[in-house]
Amino acid sequence: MKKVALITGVTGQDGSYLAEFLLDKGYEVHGIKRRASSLNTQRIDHIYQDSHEENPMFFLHYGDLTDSSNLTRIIKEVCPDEIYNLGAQSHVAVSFESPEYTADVDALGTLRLLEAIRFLGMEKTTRFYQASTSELFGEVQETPQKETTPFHPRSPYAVAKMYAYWITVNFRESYGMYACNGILFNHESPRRGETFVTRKITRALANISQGLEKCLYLGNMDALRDWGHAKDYVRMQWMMLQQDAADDFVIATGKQISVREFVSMSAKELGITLRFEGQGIDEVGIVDDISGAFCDALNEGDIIVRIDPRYFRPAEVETLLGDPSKAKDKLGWEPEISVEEMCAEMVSHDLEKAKQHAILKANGFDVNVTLES
Ligand code: NDP
Ligand code: GDR
Repeated sequence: MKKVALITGVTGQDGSYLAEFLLDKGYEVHGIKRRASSLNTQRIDHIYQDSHEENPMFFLHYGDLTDSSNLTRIIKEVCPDEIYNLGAQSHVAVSFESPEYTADVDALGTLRLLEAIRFLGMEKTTRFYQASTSELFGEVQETPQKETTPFHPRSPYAVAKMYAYWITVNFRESYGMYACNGILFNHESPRRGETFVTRKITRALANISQGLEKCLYLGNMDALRDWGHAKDYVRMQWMMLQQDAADDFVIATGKQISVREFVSMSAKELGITLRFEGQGIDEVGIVDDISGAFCDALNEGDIIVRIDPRYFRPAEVETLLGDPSKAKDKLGWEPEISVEEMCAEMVSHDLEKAKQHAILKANGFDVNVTLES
């Protein structure tokens, strides 16, 4: 019998990869998307199926994690075997600007889903995956971080996700629900939102190489992260729901690099060697050498990276490094894509876009490539 999955956050990075993955496995996939004034389905347009097609396997429902009655109705209609709660206000810096909304969506939204499952009497038949995060570790208490490392969240986002983590554990313990947390470290891809740091970097450097922008402005370049590829991580989300008993797992690569190193890695992909000079807010990234075929707009000595204190956070998470041993031992999961391969894929994707924009611009079309974070 075919399985039915419901994904919140289906229009996001992970939601789109997970939907693809589950469709490939023969699932009937339902996704919840928010009503927006413009289209927000770019990441899933390629798998969209018109409901008039024969045997459609992919369905979209309007909904919002702040709306209990809507969530309850969708779950009742869809009757999912598995629910993946990926929907969230997922930007850490933005959570300092909108803390109450972040708590409503990320913390209470999770409770609303769990309560809907219970209210509908589906707690023994529907499995639940919660998108937990390495941000829970925040001010890290031990390195590397594993499932038993104490939490110390450092942002309204992380505090909201901490509630979501514990309410998921609580429903497992209280009602015997198959509910589990994937404590995922940062994962990226060409589909990563443009204001997260990796994508901001690959996009800006690609644009700079084409003369579409002059400089990349960043915040804390010393921050260290354990970056993996979203494709590897959604595979693990599914694996976590296929076990005999629900459990929580850290998903990470076990390697970390700094934001600065990611900038250098991306520049290298474009054939640019960068030299960093100065300290603190005066640090700059200078073009030291150019070998790339697509960097006509650049000269040696150009400053193409600067610090803008606007991107510093009220409380920063300086370092995160995960220990995925439990996932490896118990589930046989290992990441297949390295940070270098991921960076190359992102740069190549953004360079292609930048080249298209440059051609449009050269032919008199107005192209807006402004970056905000
Ligand atoms: P994205 O920001 O790319 O996607 C978030 C999704 O949530 C989007 O589909 C968005 O819709 C949707 N959403 C936002 N607000 C609401 C709401 N009020 N109601 C319903 N849906 C909403 O995130 P990712 O795909 O990168 O991450 C997926 C999940 O994993 C998130 O919960 C995130 O916090 C968590 N996570 C991510 C990590 C990462 O490194 N990527 C690491 C650890 C955890 P729209 O498209 O309309 O904006
Ligand atoms: P993060 O990802 O906060 O780890 O949350 P992000 O890419 O936003 O930041 C990573 C690190 O880079 C530093 N940084 C900047 N960040 C942004 N966005 N823009 C900048 O200009 C910039 N300059 C430096 C940040 O300060 C930070 O230290 C992501 C999200 O996907 C969460 O939803 C998820 O839970 C965690 O990863 C794990």
